[in-house]
Amino acid sequence: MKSLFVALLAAAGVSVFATVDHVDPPVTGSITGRVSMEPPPPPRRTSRARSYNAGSEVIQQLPAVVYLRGGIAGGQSTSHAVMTQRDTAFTPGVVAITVGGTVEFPNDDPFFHNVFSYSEAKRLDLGRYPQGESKEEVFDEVGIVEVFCEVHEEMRGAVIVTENPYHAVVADDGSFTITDVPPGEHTVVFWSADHDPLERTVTVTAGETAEIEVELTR
Ligand SMILES: [Cu+2]
Repeated sequence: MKSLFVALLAAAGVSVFATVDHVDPPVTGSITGRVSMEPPPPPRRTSRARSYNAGSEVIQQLPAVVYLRGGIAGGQSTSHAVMTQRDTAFTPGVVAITVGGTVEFPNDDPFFHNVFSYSEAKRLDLGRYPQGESKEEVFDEVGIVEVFCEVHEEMRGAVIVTENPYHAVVADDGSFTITDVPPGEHTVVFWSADHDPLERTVTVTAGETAEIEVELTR
């Protein structure tokens, strides 16, 4: 009788050796929230149109970035990112990588750009190169590296070089989420090109989502 029962279970696709689902308890948590800016950034430039008198252009607007301070074990490093020069803008305007990572800077425009930075964490001058070509840089110091174009003064971008993999670029609606964060007390840094940076302490609990709302001002 017992063997018949097992046979029926097997026929029904039920494993008789794992009838109780075993789920590991979560070992990480999340940080989510919303970032508002005062003054709010002007609407992002989306047009392909580009006038050749750079002086009349509005400087490229950049999204805010959220990242955790300090060395934190675990997580998946962001060792590579791409920031394209397209329609006379850095696309995306902000990338975040883990220290030691590389960023590629392809030129997609049918004219020359010259990417440079005087930032403390990285000085670079990629020189001029045509459409279809790319250059790559290693970022081996933690910090905010603002990049510009020597040809087009309205172009602006930022490479956020962090000590750990826990970072997020804030979406257009102000929301952000950082997942798989180890439990514990963390310092959350909010950065925006045109606002004062802000720090908040948050306690992350395994299996739970910590929420933070901030307003960046200047
Ligand atoms: Cu340019």
